[in-house]
Amino acid sequence: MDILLISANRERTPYPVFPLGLSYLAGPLGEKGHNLKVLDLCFADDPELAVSEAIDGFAPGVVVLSLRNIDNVTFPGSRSYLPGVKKIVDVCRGKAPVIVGGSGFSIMPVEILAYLDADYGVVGEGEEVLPELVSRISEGLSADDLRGVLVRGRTNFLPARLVQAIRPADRGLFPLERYYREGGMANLQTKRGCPFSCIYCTYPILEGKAIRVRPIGEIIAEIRSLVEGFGISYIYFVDDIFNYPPEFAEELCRAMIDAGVKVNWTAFINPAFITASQLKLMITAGCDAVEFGSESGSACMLRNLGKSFSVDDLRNSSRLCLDEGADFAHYILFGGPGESEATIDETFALMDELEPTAVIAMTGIRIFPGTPLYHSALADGTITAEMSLLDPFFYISPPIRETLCEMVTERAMARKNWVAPGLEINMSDAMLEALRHFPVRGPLWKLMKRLGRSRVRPMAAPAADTPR
Ligand code: B12
Ligand code: SF4
Repeated sequence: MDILLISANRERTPYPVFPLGLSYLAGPLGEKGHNLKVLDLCFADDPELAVSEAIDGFAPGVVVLSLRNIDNVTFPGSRSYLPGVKKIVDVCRGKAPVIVGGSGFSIMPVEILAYLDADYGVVGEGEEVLPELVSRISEGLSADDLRGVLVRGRTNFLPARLVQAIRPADRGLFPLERYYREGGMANLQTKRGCPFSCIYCTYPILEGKAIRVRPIGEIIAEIRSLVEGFGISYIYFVDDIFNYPPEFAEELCRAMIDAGVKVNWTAFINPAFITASQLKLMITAGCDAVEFGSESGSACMLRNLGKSFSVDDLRNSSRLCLDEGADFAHYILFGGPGESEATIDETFALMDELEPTAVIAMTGIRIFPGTPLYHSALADGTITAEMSLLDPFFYISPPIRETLCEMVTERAMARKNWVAPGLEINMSDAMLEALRHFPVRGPLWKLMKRLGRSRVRPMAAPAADTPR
């Protein structure tokens, strides 16, 4: 069958991100003998026209639509991508059945399928179930009994099954060079799953709580193909936590060193598991920057957010980065349950002490169904079961709901290394667009070292798709 694979993601902030999820589906579909064409809408001037032309020219039997993000999870300045995606589904309607999937879709599948009015939705990983669904469609058979598959008009589906063997991505049909040129990084996944339970986080829901690692040999071969086949010199490992389990991360680093692949890379790491020897190994294997999902510098808030590490872990891991000369960034999430001016001050004080290259702060926590935060917000009346969370709703601790942004702005503006995307402090769409003209490799926050005073600009109108 002729299959059109559409990547719907048009977000270019903080940089255009290669559609890794969709590239994982190309291999299994190709192996079944399907004829594939990719339409990546990230760089399309007129996405609806591009879809319409592709449908008319290629006449696919099925459209596979990947929905990575549904909104930018940023407060203030929240913007939803769903109206833009709906227009794309509308263009396809009546011409080919549309199957929607992806991490954004899987967070609220029933609501999104109904909103988009698409034919099928697939919850979770697509490698195994998608080829089966396509074959059912081509034979005119029912798909009701396929796990993770949601059929238009229905609100129930069998729970998705996790893929057992994660195979390499197939990037051949995708515009990797453009992403690399404009985003400065390629991406790669070494495992799936997260066993931790941070109260706001969807990752364990999306990838499962059990960790499934890939064979090291296949990862090395994939890195080699990126470096030697596509000329990539910088990789972002998209794993939820790169350095957990520590033994696997260390074995992978040793294998990268032994293979002699010349590539730099960055990843999210958990401060509780980093040791001096692990960081040295990572650096020898090419790592030049690490990101910590710290979320707070207050012991009380780390507990409230369900984090698996302590303030001392943040101190020790930051010290190791400074000692080893690795750039590092702490991501902060202000406004969780129990946040107050005192805990905000604790976080600023700790960040001052740790001297990270950059601190990236978000204000307000997007509530996603199925998370512990969702259940507690329901219980305390912050949200109701009837509310549609397709309209982004951000939890902000009630006593500081009105003052959070002001408090964070004032403090972040007084510091050179703070970035607050929602408050447009040291980051705006215009600034990122300008930076993209420089051949930056690796995360943009590494440039903080070269920036002068903190800057803020007046709130701009939403730049990507219009908000709902
Ligand atoms: C790594 C990551 C990042 C990195 C990306 C770095 C890079 N160079 O790749 C960074 C930090 C830059 C980032 C940024 C953002 N991210 Co992010 N990110 C992730 C993360 C952890 C992994 C994504 C990934 O690559 N997974 C690996 C691939 C293989 O999996 P996948 O895409 O899910 O695809 C599989 C399935 O979904 C499915 N599938 C995919 N498409 C389709 C289609 C069909 C038809 C089918 C059947 C199946 C299917 O099959 C695939 C293979 O199994 C996810 C959370 C998570 N654990 O999933 C969030 C996540 C995708 N990000 C999210 C968001 C919101 C963002 C930002 C908008 C945040 C912001 N304001 O900056 C930006 C957007 C950037 C952009 N330009 O698009 C959200 C999206 C959901 C939502 N609320 O909209 C997620 C889910 C996290 C969350 N909050 O829940 N992100
Ligand atoms: S924030 Fe990180 S450690 Fe916590 S549940 Fe999510 S992925 Fe796991």
